[in-house]
Amino acid sequence: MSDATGYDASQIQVLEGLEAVRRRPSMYIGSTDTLGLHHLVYEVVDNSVDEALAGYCTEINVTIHEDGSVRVQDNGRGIPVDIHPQYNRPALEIVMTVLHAGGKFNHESYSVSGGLHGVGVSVVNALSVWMEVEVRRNGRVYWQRYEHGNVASEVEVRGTSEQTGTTTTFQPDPAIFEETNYNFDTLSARLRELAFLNRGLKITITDERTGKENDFCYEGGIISFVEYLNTNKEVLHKPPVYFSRSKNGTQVEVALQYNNSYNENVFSYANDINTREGGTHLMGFRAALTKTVNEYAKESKLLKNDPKLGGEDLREGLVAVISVKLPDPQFEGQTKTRLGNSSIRGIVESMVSEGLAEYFEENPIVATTIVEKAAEALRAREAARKAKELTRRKNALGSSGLPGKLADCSDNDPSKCEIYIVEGESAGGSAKQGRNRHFQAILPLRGKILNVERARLDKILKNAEIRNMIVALGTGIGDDFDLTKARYHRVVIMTDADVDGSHIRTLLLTFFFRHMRHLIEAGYIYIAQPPLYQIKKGKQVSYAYSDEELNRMTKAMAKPSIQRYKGLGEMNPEQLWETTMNPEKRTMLKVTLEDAMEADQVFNILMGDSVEPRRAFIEAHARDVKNLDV
Ligand code: 0RA
Repeated sequence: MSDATGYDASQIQVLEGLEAVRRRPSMYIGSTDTLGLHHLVYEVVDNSVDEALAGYCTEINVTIHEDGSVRVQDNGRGIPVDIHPQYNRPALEIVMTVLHAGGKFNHESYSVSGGLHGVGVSVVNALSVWMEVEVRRNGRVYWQRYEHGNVASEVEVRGTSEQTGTTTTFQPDPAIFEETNYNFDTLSARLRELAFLNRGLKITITDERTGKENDFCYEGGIISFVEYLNTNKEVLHKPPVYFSRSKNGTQVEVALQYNNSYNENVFSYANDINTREGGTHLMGFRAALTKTVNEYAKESKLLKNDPKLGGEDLREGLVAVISVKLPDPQFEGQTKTRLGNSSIRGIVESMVSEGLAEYFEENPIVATTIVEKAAEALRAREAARKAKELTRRKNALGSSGLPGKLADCSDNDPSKCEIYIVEGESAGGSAKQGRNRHFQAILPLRGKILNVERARLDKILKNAEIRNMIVALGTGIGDDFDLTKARYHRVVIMTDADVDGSHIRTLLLTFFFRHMRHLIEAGYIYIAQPPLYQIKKGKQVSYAYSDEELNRMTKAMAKPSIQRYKGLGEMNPEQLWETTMNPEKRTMLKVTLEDAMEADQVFNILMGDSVEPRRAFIEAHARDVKNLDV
């Protein structure tokens, strides 16, 4: 059934399909905030990466233009342009305008299904003011333009070319997205990750708004990735352990390397998607690592009287990347980043056991190093268990079981309660007097807390300030951590606006990041924003929270009196309440974890052993120190 415009019934359905994307964009790209905005680029790039996985593309170039549009260029085979028999339209047009059509052309590669990726480039088209695609193929250059996902001009031949490839340019629709400004660093981080995951693939990004550029290409693939993650860390063996296996259409690739820290840094991927919530592939990897190292230790009689190494002993100082490629991945969890395919657990476990056992046979020195590192962790864990018991027993002595220094609140609904962790006894005293005691608890800290970046859990637990904090928060720590036991849903760090204050804040954030990361992920951690200045004009008192605000406020005033606050202690209880603690007036920063990889490196640089990278980092960031802690 055709009408005068030549559109038949199937074509009408097509238009409805993309209209649905514009009506409910979040169904297709997760959200219409900056995350969703960046997903548009990832979606287009994923198609080029698929072409690379199929063995036909070696280079992808991403360009952010001054007008905010983005171009993704690859040197793959080019999207086919011949007439699609079912639709009687060029295949190119179908790929760009039919929901989920892209995948139909692309069975043999590991295209993703579910999750946010793999929804098809037509979704990007639907959410763009305009999109243009150029295909180099058959010696010709083909071109087509779309507006709001609709065909704006027929496919036309625009010249000749010896090359092959696809170039897609699109302008995100401000009617759909709350924010249409691309972040160079965010895109760079993802493209770098893709370059690590696809060995030898060259990916470049150019920002024409600023002139910034990055080139990523790693001949070592995930081996390079692990080396990158271990930058500035003291590694226990070189090079990283690496093996890959493949069986019945499932590929597993693992690279791992231990360092002398106490932290674990493991990244897992399924079809190039970062499975932040883990899943069956990660469970299989962990089980295999524990089992294989224990078997090696037993065979080579490395553990004398020690009990078996536990999973957590093998995590200490472990940096690893696990990448699996599988047909039909199922993504589950809150952010659809947990691999759910149950059969993958066993497959990965057996492939990793085999790969690792073989590697250990061939590299006994590395194997021994790993066993010894884990054995040391095991002994420390025993000591920590004793320290924890001690904490429990000591606390059981107090009538409430809570630290004596804690001024608790009277409400006991955690979702309504907040705790201020306050630098210094005197500011703590003001906060105790100034607070609303129904829902605000105060825990003063004496001096600086221990730097947890350089200590193992047993030592950390011996630190009185940290113990008080753990007990007050109620969640426990390490394997016992339980978010549902949190006694407060807002944990507010309140320190002085000076160098010491920011150091204490970083120490606290390091502690939360390394040992209570779920508190950050749950959005429970905040940073109080006390004012920097008090401005007096006659009887009128006001406060400025930054230098800019001070300038703005005092511009129109003749001779105000300005007091600069150096510490919280300079404020009396009423002032502290008014400026910093009263929920109706205060501003607080919520601590979020956008990039765990970046955060790991920053905390390591700031708080770890090596001095030189810290000096370089501080010099490089001296001008934007404000960003250091968030
Ligand atoms: C379907 C079939 C073929 C290539 C592609 C899709 C393709 C899609 C995209 C999207 C971005 N870049 C791309 N490059 C290729 C290959 C058909 C053939 O030549 O046999």
